[in-house]
Amino acid sequence: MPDCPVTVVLPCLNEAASLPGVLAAIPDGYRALVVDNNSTDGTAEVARRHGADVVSEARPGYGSAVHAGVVASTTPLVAVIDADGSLDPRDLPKLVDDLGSGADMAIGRRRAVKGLTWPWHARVGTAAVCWRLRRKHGLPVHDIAPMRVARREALLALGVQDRRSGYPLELLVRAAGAGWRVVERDVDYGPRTGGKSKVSGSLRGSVIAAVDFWRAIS
Ligand SMILES: Nc1nc2c(ncn2[C@@H]2O[C@H](COP(=O)(O)OP(=O)(O)O)[C@@H](O)[C@H]2O)c(=O)[nH]1
Ligand SMILES: [Mg+2]
Repeated sequence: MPDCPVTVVLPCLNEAASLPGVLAAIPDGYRALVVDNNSTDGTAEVARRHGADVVSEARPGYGSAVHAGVVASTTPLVAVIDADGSLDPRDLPKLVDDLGSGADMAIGRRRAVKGLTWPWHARVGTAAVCWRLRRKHGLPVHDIAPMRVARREALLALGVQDRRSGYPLELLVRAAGAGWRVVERDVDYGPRTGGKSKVSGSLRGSVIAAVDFWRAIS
């Protein structure tokens, strides 16, 4: 795909069950790049079998996987989306269009579809963090950029350092500091389609994420 404009980076820790459905929904002409973070469930093989490119990142952490994927991308635009089936890659072209209309970064705001159980601690944490992002950093956001599209070179130039779950928040803070125009739009958010939650599905995961989040935005 020499003229492909968009790489879709999919950070993965044991997502073999949901990956096939996610990869099938990647828009035509986009290139899927799975970043496998020491999965033990055959994630890398499943990804290759379903047409994705795969890079391995040994250093654990969501941010570590995302950063490796952005570095390995070769297209002008880079999208990042979860690989658990909770977000729909078919929402990506709208975000890509926003970049064409002057945005420096387009991000999704999760809107629960019917039947989703969204833990209260995750909702409260997100709301608190976004309040701070609006008040202190002047960003017009209501979610923590779970899905996003930006220009690869500009993204790397921001120099995000966090390699765990604070990555998207540090990215938002740095984007605000650099004067980026950030556009947020609603995207569907459903239950994961297989596998286990690593973050907000447990109180423990949420507390660890909350510590990372607070470090990134305070
Ligand atoms: N590479 C990598 N991916 C991770 C890690 N933790 C979470 N992810 C991925 O990040 C995405 C979101 O994680 P998830 O478990 O769904 O978190 P939740 O939505 O809060 O339950 C999924 O695609 C995970 O596979 C990690 O340590 N390394
Ligand atoms: Mg999830």
